[in-house]
Amino acid sequence: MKAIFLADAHLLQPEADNYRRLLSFLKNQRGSITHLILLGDIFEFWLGYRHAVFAAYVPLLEELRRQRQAGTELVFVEGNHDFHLGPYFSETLACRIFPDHGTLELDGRRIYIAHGDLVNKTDRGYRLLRRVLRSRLSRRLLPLAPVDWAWTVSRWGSRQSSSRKDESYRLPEELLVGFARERFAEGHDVVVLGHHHLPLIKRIDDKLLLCLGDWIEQDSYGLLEKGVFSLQRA
Ligand SMILES: [Mn+2]
Repeated sequence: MKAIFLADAHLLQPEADNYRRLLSFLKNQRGSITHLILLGDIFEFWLGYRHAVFAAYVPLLEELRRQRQAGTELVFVEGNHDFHLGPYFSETLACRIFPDHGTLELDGRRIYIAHGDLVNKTDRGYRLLRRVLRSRLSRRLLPLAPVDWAWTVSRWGSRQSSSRKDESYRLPEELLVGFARERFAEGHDVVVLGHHHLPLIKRIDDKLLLCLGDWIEQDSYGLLEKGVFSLQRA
């Protein structure tokens, strides 16, 4: 059993350095991992159409298909940049999708997985926006947008938010630890989160909190191998 957890690659163009690094990393791992667990914001923007995918993501989707063919189980927890994953993931890639969070049982451990955008409970505006965008109505309506139009609008939206230098996703460690303690109280042994772009591995009593960092500057990922969790850099 060898599971890899990764998040926050924010992939955009196949020519970009981090896109290439992620592809070659996955290629090197192909065939040797039992589980590839993606914790959201792998894509800078995704919307799940039935018969179309964004051209920029074909190289990654093809790699995921090969991983699947090699016998790797694919799991995806949706992020704040990539939700409504849709039929390409659920059917073509036979990927297990968790829209909000999930619990995995691996190596006798109960592992809580989430993107991490709901850790900060005081962020009411974001929570409301999230609820609207992820509603059943939005899931029906958003994929009616023409593919090129959706891509262009998303690029414009990204530029707006990056020009605000929004780092509100970086949370103090106490908040992450508090969130993890709540999940431990529910019976989980391990909590794995992305979103904060902050690599962190922290033992709390006999439990474990793992924050994955990102695949933009840090190329960090979580590894569960032979029953041991670790944080690695590619
Ligand atoms: Mn995020």
